[in-house]
Amino acid sequence: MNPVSLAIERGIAVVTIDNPPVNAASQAVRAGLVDAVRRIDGDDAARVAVLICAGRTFVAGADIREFDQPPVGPLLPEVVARIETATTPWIAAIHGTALGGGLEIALGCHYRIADPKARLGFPEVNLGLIPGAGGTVRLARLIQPGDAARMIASGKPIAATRAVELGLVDRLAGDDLRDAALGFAAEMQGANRPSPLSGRAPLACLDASQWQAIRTATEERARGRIAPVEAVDAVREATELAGDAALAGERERFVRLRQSPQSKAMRYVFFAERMVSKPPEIAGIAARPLGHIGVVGGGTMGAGISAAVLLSGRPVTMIERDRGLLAKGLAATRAHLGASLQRGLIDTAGHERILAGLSGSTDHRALADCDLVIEAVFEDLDVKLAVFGELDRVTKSQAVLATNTSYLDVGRIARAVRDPSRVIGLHFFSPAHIMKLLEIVRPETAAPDVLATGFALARHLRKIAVPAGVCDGFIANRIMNAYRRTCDTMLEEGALPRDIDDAMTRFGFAMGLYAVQDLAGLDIAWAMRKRQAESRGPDAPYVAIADRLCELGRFGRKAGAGWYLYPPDSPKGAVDPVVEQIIREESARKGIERRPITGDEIMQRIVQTMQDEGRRILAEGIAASAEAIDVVMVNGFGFPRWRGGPMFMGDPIALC
Ligand code: 3H9
Repeated sequence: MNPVSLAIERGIAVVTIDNPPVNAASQAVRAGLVDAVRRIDGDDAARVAVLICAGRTFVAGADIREFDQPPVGPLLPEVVARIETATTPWIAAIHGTALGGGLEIALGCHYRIADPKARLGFPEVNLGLIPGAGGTVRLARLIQPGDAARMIASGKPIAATRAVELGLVDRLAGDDLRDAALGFAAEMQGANRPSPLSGRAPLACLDASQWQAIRTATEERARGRIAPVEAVDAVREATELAGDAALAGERERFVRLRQSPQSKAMRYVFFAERMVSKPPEIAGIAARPLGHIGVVGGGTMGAGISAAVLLSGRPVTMIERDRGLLAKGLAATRAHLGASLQRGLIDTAGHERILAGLSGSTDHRALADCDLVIEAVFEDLDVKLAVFGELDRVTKSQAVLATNTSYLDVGRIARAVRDPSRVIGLHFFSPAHIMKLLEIVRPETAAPDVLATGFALARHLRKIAVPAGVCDGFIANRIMNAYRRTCDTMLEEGALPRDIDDAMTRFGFAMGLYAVQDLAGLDIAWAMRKRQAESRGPDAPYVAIADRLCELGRFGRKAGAGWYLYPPDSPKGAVDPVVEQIIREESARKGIERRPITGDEIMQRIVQTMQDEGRRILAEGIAASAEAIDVVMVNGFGFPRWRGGPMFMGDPIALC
């Protein structure tokens, strides 16, 4: 079926793209658009054209799947140029998301009208790319070049209202985009089409120092990604060259970046994230209802999970042991929602509606109506078994029961319930209302529709769900523990925490392992190590440095000291000679002669450990694929997306 259709009525040509799911500009769409331009220009009855999309969105970009195949014309730059130079004026009618190549098509059109809820952006940098069909050139001629550079370099879409302020969109539609676009077109009938954007001069331009400031800020934020900096350079060049030369320069950059290892890695992660969230074992299986959700525990995780669920529009009932803890948990949840309001993620009316959905109780019977209850209490098997015994008594028999444990045996917890088939693990990452990753842990007893419900919840929360089997730490924490041991060993051999953290941030992590531990707190892992002490053989290799810090009450940032010191003038942490002394003492106690360890060696050993543990996890069936491991490492632990993940890095074929 041709994804582009044309209907001409009362002087208005309506061009409709219908290419589910996201109207990507695939070869058939491109060919259809070129054909539509030809037919409209050749038809005297058509005096103005409206480009609109069927389904949930305007064109969400070029078809990324085509990037690894030989290009087949017409290419997108040519399509945009054809629209731009058409004799009939074109109006883009935008709803959903106009992204990347989609926004470039809209920039080829002569006017833009948008649904007020639409979002517009250039997410190419998230795929290691810059726009390749004139986006940098035309945007810099329509809005202030500095705004254009920041918008393209950030990769973040903007709201339609902001797009109007910037001059990117001409007007907002009312309730009905199609009607509004046809009304706009009726006004434009007979008007001459404006001159093509690419032929115009750029808007008032920045001086060299202003460009340099944008470039430097972009480089700092990019943490090793090359595309955002290339995007700034491309927009700057677009303002310094005539349109044709600028278009050629942008295309050359785009093609070069498309072949770059960074872009290949980021495209791999893009598809891996979508693939792992749809495991074949739940294909076609309907999820159970997800109306009212219960959360047991109002600590850091419980409050974050409650906020995440509330933000998805579902009511939450929180349970705590006593009134004081409940009040704290509810207050923490409200604080998260307040922050979302402040960041503009919800509006005032939405905030009030969401708050009205939050309730709390110290009596588990308040969960009687819940469709899903998520337990997020203290990480102790006996405590969790007691909670599940209680949930077994008070919840309806079809309710799904989930534990947020990060290490414990979900199968053992499931057996505390008369019907273990309704129990799964939902392992959120902290802060739970922000972090995108959700491990869905499947004990053997879990019913398929219970698993499907976990994945449905992830979709509602807009999280990336990765299925994981039961083992100590599942995928994420098991790999984290393995490389933490490697890092601790390197401390004994001669490295210092700052060496390891610096090597990791230079590699592209947002933070190093020890800075992260200080942020999260060292006490919970210490308690776990103490619990495991008995089962650890006396000869098992063990690094005691972290224990010694905890014995001094150095539990991280919240205690003012951990791996680093946190005086008021050094919120990011200062090196502490006390820690270095403890590390040296531990090396001496084991008779280890300390030696300098380079950043390269540090990263080589960390990545090697991740890969070795990843292979074991795959062999045991804990993860279904190498992609699942990479998605966990990128979204759970800040492994640089542009490197694809440890398993991708270890795959010589993927790297070609
Ligand atoms: C570009 O445009 C370059 C140009 O400047 C120059 C060219 C010369 N292509 O995410 P979802 C699939 S670069 C192909 O789950 P949502 C996706 O794989 C591109 N397929 O839905 C999934 O397939 P499946 C710039 C695509 O509602 C299905 O659609 N644009 C593409 O949560 C549903 O996706 C972007 O980077 C695509 N472009 O989110 C936008 N996009 O069902 C990338 C999606 O088989 N896309 N698919 O797993 C997105 O950000 C989100 O998909 C979107 C919808 C926000 C649109």
